[in-house]
Amino acid sequence: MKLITLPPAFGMRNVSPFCLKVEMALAALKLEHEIEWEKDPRKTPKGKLPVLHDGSRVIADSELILQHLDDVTNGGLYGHLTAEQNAIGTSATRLAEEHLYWFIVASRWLDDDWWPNVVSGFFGFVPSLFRGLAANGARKEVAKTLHLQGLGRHNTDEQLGFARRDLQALQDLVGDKAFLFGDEPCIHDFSVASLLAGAIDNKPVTWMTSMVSEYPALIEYTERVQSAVGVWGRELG
Ligand SMILES: N[C@@H](CCC(=O)N[C@@H](CS)C(=O)NCC(=O)O)C(=O)O
Repeated sequence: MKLITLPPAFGMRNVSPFCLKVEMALAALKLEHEIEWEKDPRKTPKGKLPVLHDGSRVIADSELILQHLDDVTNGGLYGHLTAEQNAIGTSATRLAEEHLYWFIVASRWLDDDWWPNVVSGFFGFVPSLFRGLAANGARKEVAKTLHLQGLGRHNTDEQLGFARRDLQALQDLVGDKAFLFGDEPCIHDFSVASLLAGAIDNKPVTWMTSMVSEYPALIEYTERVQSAVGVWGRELG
């Protein structure tokens, strides 16, 4: 199998939570794979990463990839969990990936002070003459997407409130457990922890990094999941 991911950026070996989640799943299932970097997601079937090549099959989208991995391992990802655990896990994943994720995006793309990091980290491959143009065009698209999604219509204080409630919900869900369900991390832990890893470890820190630092139990949980599966989002020094 070959997993196509974004190249390293911002001190992250794997800067995309969706790509990191799949990497964790492949490692947990002990499926041999190689990783290839694609700098320009527009070149992929759905204009986003990750993409998995499994023989002649090309699967775009992390959730579809996970479904495929579950199928080829006879339920290796979801099969050992109860219906209720999968329901709670899917809900937490949606919270992380479809809501909290957008604050990570906003904290990188829409913060004027942080913006130069995005230009060098994501657009370094564009010839310098066109780099500013390409980056600013993409930034406008991100702002438009956040507006359509809805979160972009709120002021900063309101956005901080939404993000805090997401983080509190995840921290309360983990509670004093090692992982969401039992003594071993499962696919839903990979989804939540890979998302948090991007907020915790990107360098330099964003306003999201500062906010997550108010939730030390979540930081410990994220570290525990990465350590248990042996796959970290950040560059290991
Ligand atoms: N629902 C998709 C989301 C993937 C996604 O948003 N990937 C980002 C990187 S973290 C991407 O490729 N963005 C490029 C773009 O939106 O142009 C999945 O689960 O695979």
